[in-house]
Amino acid sequence: MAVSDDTGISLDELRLAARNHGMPLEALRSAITPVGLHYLLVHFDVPFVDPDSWRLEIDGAVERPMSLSLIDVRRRPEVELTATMECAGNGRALLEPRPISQPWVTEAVGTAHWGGVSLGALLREAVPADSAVDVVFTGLDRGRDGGVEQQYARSLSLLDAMEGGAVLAYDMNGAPLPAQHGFPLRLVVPGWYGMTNVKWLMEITVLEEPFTGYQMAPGYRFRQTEEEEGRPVTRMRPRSLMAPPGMPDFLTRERIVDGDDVLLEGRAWSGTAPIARVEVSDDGGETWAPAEIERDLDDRWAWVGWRFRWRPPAAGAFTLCCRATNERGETQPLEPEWNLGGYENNAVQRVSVTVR
Ligand SMILES: Nc1nc2c(c(=O)[nH]1)N[C@H]1C(S)=C(S)[C@@H](COP(=O)(O)O)O[C@H]1N2
Ligand SMILES: [Mo]
Repeated sequence: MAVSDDTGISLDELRLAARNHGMPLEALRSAITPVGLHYLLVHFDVPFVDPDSWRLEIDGAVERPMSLSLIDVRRRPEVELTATMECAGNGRALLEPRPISQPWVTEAVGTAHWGGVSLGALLREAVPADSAVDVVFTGLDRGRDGGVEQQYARSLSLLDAMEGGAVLAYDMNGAPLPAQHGFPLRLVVPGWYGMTNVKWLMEITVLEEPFTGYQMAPGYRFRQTEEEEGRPVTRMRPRSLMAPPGMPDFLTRERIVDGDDVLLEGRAWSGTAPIARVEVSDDGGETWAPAEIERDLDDRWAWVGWRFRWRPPAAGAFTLCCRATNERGETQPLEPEWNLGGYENNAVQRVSVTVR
Protein backbone atom coordinates (compact mmCIF):
# COMPACT_ATOMS: atom_id res chain seq x y z
CA MET A 1 0.00 0.00 0.00
CA ALA A 2 1.41 3.40 -0.99
CA VAL A 3 1.76 6.24 1.51
CA SER A 4 1.43 9.93 0.78
CA ASP A 5 4.49 12.16 0.77
CA ASP A 6 2.42 15.21 1.72
CA THR A 7 -0.73 15.92 3.68
CA GLY A 8 -2.94 16.63 0.65
CA ILE A 9 -5.68 14.08 -0.11
CA SER A 10 -5.39 12.76 -3.68
CA LEU A 11 -8.28 12.59 -6.14
CA ASP A 12 -8.25 8.76 -5.80
CA GLU A 13 -8.70 9.07 -2.05
CA LEU A 14 -11.37 11.77 -2.45
CA ARG A 15 -13.30 9.49 -4.83
CA LEU A 16 -13.25 6.71 -2.23
CA ALA A 17 -14.24 9.12 0.53
CA ALA A 18 -17.19 10.40 -1.50
CA ARG A 19 -18.50 6.84 -2.03
CA ASN A 20 -17.85 5.53 1.47
CA HIS A 21 -19.33 7.85 4.06
CA GLY A 22 -18.73 8.00 7.77
CA MET A 23 -21.22 8.36 10.60
CA PRO A 24 -21.71 12.05 11.43
CA LEU A 25 -20.38 12.19 14.99
CA GLU A 26 -23.52 13.90 16.30
CA ALA A 27 -25.18 10.49 15.71
CA LEU A 28 -23.22 9.27 18.75
CA ARG A 29 -26.24 10.63 20.64
CA SER A 30 -28.32 7.66 19.30
CA ALA A 31 -27.73 4.29 20.93
CA ILE A 32 -28.77 2.60 17.66
CA THR A 33 -27.44 4.39 14.60
CA PRO A 34 -30.20 5.21 12.10
CA VAL A 35 -29.50 3.18 8.94
CA GLY A 36 -28.70 6.17 6.73
CA LEU A 37 -26.20 7.50 9.29
CA HIS A 38 -24.33 4.18 9.78
CA TYR A 39 -20.90 4.34 8.15
CA LEU A 40 -20.51 2.65 4.78
CA LEU A 41 -17.60 0.86 3.18
CA VAL A 42 -17.76 -0.86 -0.21
CA HIS A 43 -14.48 -2.02 -1.79
CA PHE A 44 -15.85 -2.63 -5.29
CA ASP A 45 -19.42 -1.91 -6.55
CA VAL A 46 -22.72 -2.38 -4.73
CA PRO A 47 -24.21 -5.45 -6.45
CA PHE A 48 -27.94 -5.27 -7.16
CA VAL A 49 -29.46 -8.63 -6.35
CA ASP A 50 -32.70 -10.26 -7.50
CA PRO A 51 -34.01 -11.78 -4.25
CA ASP A 52 -36.02 -14.42 -6.13
CA SER A 53 -33.07 -16.01 -7.88
CA TRP A 54 -30.51 -15.40 -5.08
CA ARG A 55 -29.16 -18.51 -3.33
CA LEU A 56 -26.79 -19.06 -0.45
CA GLU A 57 -24.55 -22.05 -1.14
CA ILE A 58 -23.03 -23.89 1.81
CA ASP A 59 -20.39 -26.25 0.46
CA GLY A 60 -16.86 -27.62 0.74
CA ALA A 61 -15.96 -30.04 3.55
CA VAL A 62 -19.51 -30.58 4.84
CA GLU A 63 -21.64 -33.72 5.04
CA ARG A 64 -24.79 -31.90 3.84
CA PRO A 65 -24.16 -29.16 1.28
CA MET A 66 -27.08 -26.74 1.05
CA SER A 67 -28.48 -24.27 -1.44
CA LEU A 68 -30.87 -21.92 0.36
CA SER A 69 -33.30 -19.33 -0.96
CA LEU A 70 -34.02 -16.20 1.06
CA ILE A 71 -37.30 -17.81 2.15
CA ASP A 72 -35.39 -20.92 3.32
CA VAL A 73 -33.10 -18.69 5.39
CA ARG A 74 -35.96 -16.65 6.85
CA ARG A 75 -37.90 -19.81 7.77
CA ARG A 76 -35.27 -20.75 10.37
CA PRO A 77 -35.43 -19.46 13.97
CA GLU A 78 -34.58 -15.76 14.11
CA VAL A 79 -31.77 -14.48 16.31
CA GLU A 80 -31.12 -10.82 17.10
CA LEU A 81 -27.93 -9.00 17.88
CA THR A 82 -27.01 -5.39 18.64
CA ALA A 83 -23.44 -4.81 17.59
CA THR A 84 -21.06 -1.93 17.14
CA MET A 85 -19.05 -2.17 13.93
CA GLU A 86 -15.94 -0.16 13.16
CA CYS A 87 -13.81 -0.21 10.02
CA ALA A 88 -10.27 -1.42 10.73
CA GLY A 89 -9.07 1.62 8.76
CA ASN A 90 -10.84 4.13 11.01
CA GLY A 91 -8.31 6.86 11.86
CA ARG A 92 -6.11 6.06 8.86
CA ALA A 93 -5.99 9.64 7.56
CA LEU A 94 -4.51 10.79 10.87
CA LEU A 95 -1.39 8.63 10.41
CA GLU A 96 1.83 10.22 9.14
CA PRO A 97 2.77 9.30 6.54
CA ARG A 98 -0.79 8.53 5.45
CA PRO A 99 -1.42 5.03 3.99
CA ILE A 100 -3.28 5.49 0.70
CA SER A 101 -6.73 3.91 0.97
CA GLN A 102 -10.14 5.05 2.20
CA PRO A 103 -9.07 8.15 4.20
CA TRP A 104 -11.17 7.83 7.34
CA VAL A 105 -10.72 10.37 10.10
CA THR A 106 -12.60 9.01 13.17
CA GLU A 107 -16.13 8.41 11.92
CA ALA A 108 -16.10 4.84 10.46
CA VAL A 109 -18.34 3.34 13.11
CA GLY A 110 -21.99 2.60 13.80
CA THR A 111 -24.24 0.39 15.90
CA ALA A 112 -27.09 -1.57 14.38
CA HIS A 113 -29.68 -4.03 15.53
CA TRP A 114 -29.36 -7.10 13.32
CA GLY A 115 -31.92 -9.85 12.72
CA GLY A 116 -31.05 -13.11 11.01
CA VAL A 117 -30.08 -16.73 11.58
CA SER A 118 -27.32 -18.15 13.74
CA LEU A 119 -24.24 -19.02 11.67
CA GLY A 120 -23.30 -21.76 14.16
CA ALA A 121 -26.74 -23.39 13.89
CA LEU A 122 -26.65 -23.32 10.08
CA LEU A 123 -23.15 -24.83 10.00
CA ARG A 124 -24.24 -27.58 12.40
CA GLU A 125 -27.05 -28.42 9.95
CA ALA A 126 -24.44 -28.75 7.20
CA VAL A 127 -22.18 -30.89 9.46
CA PRO A 128 -18.57 -29.75 8.89
CA ALA A 129 -15.97 -32.53 8.43
CA ASP A 130 -13.78 -33.38 11.45
CA SER A 131 -10.79 -32.15 9.45
CA ALA A 132 -12.35 -28.70 8.77
CA VAL A 133 -10.25 -25.68 9.82
CA ASP A 134 -11.55 -22.54 8.11
CA VAL A 135 -14.87 -21.20 6.86
CA VAL A 136 -14.80 -18.83 3.88
CA PHE A 137 -17.48 -16.21 3.27
CA THR A 138 -17.72 -14.96 -0.31
CA GLY A 139 -19.66 -11.91 -1.44
CA LEU A 140 -21.19 -11.25 -4.85
CA ASP A 141 -19.02 -8.19 -5.44
CA ARG A 142 -16.00 -8.50 -7.69
CA GLY A 143 -13.09 -6.21 -8.50
CA ARG A 144 -9.35 -5.73 -8.45
CA ASP A 145 -7.40 -4.90 -5.31
CA GLY A 146 -3.62 -4.69 -5.07
CA GLY A 147 -3.49 -5.88 -8.70
CA VAL A 148 -5.43 -9.08 -7.89
CA GLU A 149 -8.87 -9.75 -9.39
CA GLN A 150 -11.17 -11.30 -6.80
CA GLN A 151 -14.57 -11.77 -5.22
CA TYR A 152 -14.62 -10.09 -1.81
CA ALA A 153 -13.96 -13.03 0.56
CA ARG A 154 -12.91 -13.37 4.18
CA SER A 155 -12.56 -16.40 6.44
CA LEU A 156 -12.97 -17.32 10.09
CA SER A 157 -11.55 -20.32 11.91
CA LEU A 158 -14.14 -23.09 12.31
CA LEU A 159 -14.17 -22.39 16.06
CA ASP A 160 -14.86 -18.64 15.61
CA ALA A 161 -17.54 -19.44 13.02
CA MET A 162 -19.28 -22.00 15.24
CA GLU A 163 -18.90 -20.36 18.66
CA GLY A 164 -18.35 -16.63 18.01
CA GLY A 165 -22.01 -15.58 18.14
CA ALA A 166 -22.01 -14.70 14.45
CA VAL A 167 -25.28 -13.98 12.68
CA LEU A 168 -26.25 -14.16 9.01
CA ALA A 169 -28.33 -11.00 8.99
CA TYR A 170 -31.22 -10.17 6.65
CA ASP A 171 -32.62 -7.30 8.74
CA MET A 172 -30.93 -4.10 9.92
CA ASN A 173 -32.76 -1.99 12.51
CA GLY A 174 -35.98 -3.90 11.86
CA ALA A 175 -36.13 -3.61 8.07
CA PRO A 176 -34.58 -5.67 5.23
CA LEU A 177 -30.91 -4.84 4.64
CA PRO A 178 -30.52 -1.92 2.24
CA ALA A 179 -28.50 -2.61 -0.92
CA GLN A 180 -25.39 -0.80 0.34
CA HIS A 181 -25.29 -2.75 3.61
CA GLY A 182 -25.42 -6.20 1.98
CA PHE A 183 -28.90 -7.10 0.73
CA PRO A 184 -30.14 -9.81 0.91
CA LEU A 185 -27.79 -11.40 3.51
CA ARG A 186 -24.58 -10.47 5.30
CA LEU A 187 -22.34 -11.88 7.97
CA VAL A 188 -22.14 -10.05 11.32
CA VAL A 189 -19.38 -11.17 13.68
CA PRO A 190 -19.68 -9.22 16.93
CA GLY A 191 -16.51 -7.67 18.31
CA TRP A 192 -14.49 -7.93 15.08
CA TYR A 193 -13.41 -5.10 12.82
CA GLY A 194 -15.72 -4.29 9.89
CA MET A 195 -13.99 -6.24 7.09
CA THR A 196 -15.07 -9.50 8.74
CA ASN A 197 -18.75 -8.77 8.14
CA VAL A 198 -19.03 -9.95 4.52
CA LYS A 199 -21.94 -8.33 2.67
CA TRP A 200 -23.98 -9.70 -0.30
CA LEU A 201 -23.14 -13.19 0.88
CA MET A 202 -23.42 -15.89 -1.81
CA GLU A 203 -21.30 -18.77 -0.57
CA ILE A 204 -20.01 -20.28 2.67
CA THR A 205 -17.25 -22.81 2.05
CA VAL A 206 -15.75 -25.08 4.69
CA LEU A 207 -12.05 -25.75 4.06
CA GLU A 208 -9.68 -28.43 5.35
CA GLU A 209 -6.69 -26.11 4.94
CA PRO A 210 -6.24 -22.43 5.93
CA PHE A 211 -7.80 -19.88 3.54
CA THR A 212 -5.25 -17.61 1.88
CA GLY A 213 -7.45 -15.16 -0.07
CA TYR A 214 -6.30 -11.59 -0.74
CA GLN A 215 -8.42 -10.00 2.01
CA MET A 216 -6.73 -12.27 4.60
CA ALA A 217 -3.16 -11.68 3.34
CA PRO A 218 -1.73 -9.35 2.20
CA GLY A 219 -4.99 -7.55 3.11
CA TYR A 220 -5.73 -6.72 6.75
CA ARG A 221 -2.30 -7.57 8.18
CA PHE A 222 -0.81 -5.39 10.90
CA ARG A 223 2.77 -4.81 9.75
CA GLN A 224 5.32 -2.07 9.20
CA THR A 225 6.77 -3.14 5.83
CA GLU A 226 5.73 -5.06 2.68
CA GLU A 227 8.33 -7.73 3.44
CA GLU A 228 6.93 -8.51 6.88
CA GLU A 229 4.23 -11.15 7.23
CA GLY A 230 2.68 -9.30 10.18
CA ARG A 231 -0.33 -10.50 12.14
CA PRO A 232 -3.98 -10.61 11.10
CA VAL A 233 -6.32 -7.77 12.08
CA THR A 234 -9.15 -9.30 14.11
CA ARG A 235 -11.01 -7.75 17.06
CA MET A 236 -11.68 -4.08 17.73
CA ARG A 237 -9.34 -2.28 20.08
CA PRO A 238 -10.99 -0.16 22.80
CA ARG A 239 -12.06 3.24 21.56
CA SER A 240 -14.26 6.14 22.60
CA LEU A 241 -15.62 9.09 20.68
CA MET A 242 -17.31 12.33 21.73
CA ALA A 243 -20.43 13.82 20.18
CA PRO A 244 -18.99 17.21 19.23
CA PRO A 245 -20.28 19.81 21.74
CA GLY A 246 -21.70 23.25 20.89
CA MET A 247 -21.84 24.32 17.26
CA PRO A 248 -19.35 23.76 14.45
CA ASP A 249 -17.43 26.06 12.19
CA PHE A 250 -18.48 24.94 8.68
CA LEU A 251 -15.04 24.50 7.15
CA THR A 252 -12.77 23.49 10.03
CA ARG A 253 -15.44 21.70 12.12
CA GLU A 254 -13.95 23.38 15.18
CA ARG A 255 -16.49 23.75 17.96
CA ILE A 256 -17.83 26.93 19.53
CA VAL A 257 -19.22 26.40 23.00
CA ASP A 258 -21.11 28.82 25.25
CA GLY A 259 -21.47 28.69 29.00
CA ASP A 260 -19.75 27.33 32.06
CA ASP A 261 -21.56 24.01 32.34
CA VAL A 262 -21.19 21.88 29.22
CA LEU A 263 -22.52 18.32 28.90
CA LEU A 264 -19.99 16.16 27.05
CA GLU A 265 -21.29 12.82 25.87
CA GLY A 266 -20.27 10.00 23.60
CA ARG A 267 -19.86 6.25 23.23
CA ALA A 268 -17.14 3.67 23.84
CA TRP A 269 -16.64 0.12 22.60
CA SER A 270 -14.11 -2.71 22.57
CA GLY A 271 -14.11 -6.06 20.82
CA THR A 272 -11.51 -7.69 23.07
CA ALA A 273 -13.13 -7.18 26.51
CA PRO A 274 -16.01 -5.07 27.86
CA ILE A 275 -15.45 -1.35 28.51
CA ALA A 276 -14.39 -0.72 32.11
CA ARG A 277 -14.07 3.08 32.12
CA VAL A 278 -13.98 6.27 30.08
CA GLU A 279 -12.04 9.39 31.02
CA VAL A 280 -12.14 12.95 29.70
CA SER A 281 -9.38 15.54 29.37
CA ASP A 282 -9.66 19.25 28.58
CA ASP A 283 -5.91 19.82 28.20
CA GLY A 284 -5.06 17.57 25.27
CA GLY A 285 -4.50 14.46 27.40
CA GLU A 286 -2.29 15.82 30.21
CA THR A 287 -4.86 15.26 32.96
CA TRP A 288 -7.94 13.02 33.03
CA ALA A 289 -11.20 12.81 34.97
CA PRO A 290 -13.66 9.90 34.99
CA ALA A 291 -16.87 10.04 32.93
CA GLU A 292 -20.11 8.39 33.99
CA ILE A 293 -20.92 5.22 32.02
CA GLU A 294 -24.41 4.30 30.91
CA ARG A 295 -24.96 0.76 29.63
CA ASP A 296 -28.14 1.55 27.71
CA LEU A 297 -27.93 -1.32 25.20
CA ASP A 298 -28.47 -4.81 26.47
CA ASP A 299 -25.68 -6.40 24.47
CA ARG A 300 -22.06 -7.07 25.30
CA TRP A 301 -21.08 -6.22 21.72
CA ALA A 302 -22.71 -2.82 21.60
CA TRP A 303 -21.07 0.44 22.61
CA VAL A 304 -21.78 1.98 26.00
CA GLY A 305 -22.78 5.61 26.51
CA TRP A 306 -20.72 8.03 28.60
CA ARG A 307 -21.32 11.56 29.90
CA PHE A 308 -19.29 14.21 31.66
CA ARG A 309 -20.26 17.62 33.00
CA TRP A 310 -17.49 19.91 31.92
CA ARG A 311 -16.94 23.24 33.68
CA PRO A 312 -14.54 25.13 31.42
CA PRO A 313 -12.02 26.84 33.72
CA ALA A 314 -11.97 29.95 31.51
CA ALA A 315 -12.99 31.27 28.12
CA GLY A 316 -10.61 30.44 25.27
CA ALA A 317 -9.28 27.47 23.30
CA PHE A 318 -9.26 23.89 24.62
CA THR A 319 -8.48 20.44 23.22
CA LEU A 320 -11.00 17.94 24.58
CA CYS A 321 -10.11 14.24 24.56
CA CYS A 322 -11.77 11.02 25.69
CA ARG A 323 -10.11 7.72 26.49
CA ALA A 324 -11.62 4.25 26.99
CA THR A 325 -10.12 1.35 28.92
CA ASN A 326 -11.45 -2.20 28.81
CA GLU A 327 -11.60 -4.89 31.48
CA ARG A 328 -8.26 -6.27 30.30
CA GLY A 329 -6.63 -2.92 31.07
CA GLU A 330 -6.16 -2.13 27.37
CA THR A 331 -6.42 1.62 26.96
CA GLN A 332 -6.32 4.14 24.13
CA PRO A 333 -2.87 5.63 23.47
CA LEU A 334 -2.29 9.33 22.86
CA GLU A 335 -0.38 8.56 19.66
CA PRO A 336 -1.28 5.93 17.04
CA GLU A 337 0.81 2.86 16.30
CA TRP A 338 1.78 3.44 12.66
CA ASN A 339 1.36 0.51 10.26
CA LEU A 340 1.37 0.05 6.52
CA GLY A 341 -2.36 -0.53 6.03
CA GLY A 342 -3.39 2.17 8.48
CA TYR A 343 -5.36 -0.25 10.69
CA GLU A 344 -6.40 -0.24 14.34
CA ASN A 345 -5.68 3.44 15.01
CA ASN A 346 -7.42 3.84 18.35
CA ALA A 347 -5.48 6.92 19.47
CA VAL A 348 -7.57 9.32 21.57
CA GLN A 349 -9.79 11.70 19.64
CA ARG A 350 -8.89 15.39 19.90
CA VAL A 351 -11.73 17.92 19.65
CA SER A 352 -10.81 21.61 19.35
CA VAL A 353 -13.29 23.91 21.09
CA THR A 354 -13.43 27.62 21.73
CA VAL A 355 -15.35 28.55 24.87
CA ARG A 356 -17.06 31.96 24.72
N1 LIG B 1 -18.86 -8.23 0.17
C1 LIG B 1 -18.28 -7.23 0.86
N2 LIG B 1 -18.37 -7.22 2.19
C2 LIG B 1 -17.79 -6.24 2.91
C3 LIG B 1 -17.06 -5.22 2.28
C4 LIG B 1 -16.99 -5.24 0.87
O1 LIG B 1 -16.40 -4.35 0.24
N3 LIG B 1 -17.60 -6.26 0.19
N4 LIG B 1 -16.44 -4.25 3.04
C5 LIG B 1 -16.11 -4.66 4.41
C6 LIG B 1 -15.58 -3.59 5.23
S1 LIG B 1 -13.95 -3.21 5.02
C7 LIG B 1 -16.33 -3.00 6.20
S2 LIG B 1 -15.63 -1.84 7.21
C8 LIG B 1 -17.76 -3.34 6.38
C9 LIG B 1 -18.63 -2.11 6.29
O2 LIG B 1 -19.97 -2.44 6.51
P1 LIG B 1 -21.10 -1.35 6.27
O3 LIG B 1 -20.84 -0.72 4.94
O4 LIG B 1 -22.39 -2.04 6.36
O5 LIG B 1 -20.93 -0.33 7.38
O6 LIG B 1 -18.21 -4.27 5.43
C10 LIG B 1 -17.29 -5.29 5.10
N5 LIG B 1 -17.93 -6.26 4.25
MO1 LIG C 1 -13.36 -1.69 6.63
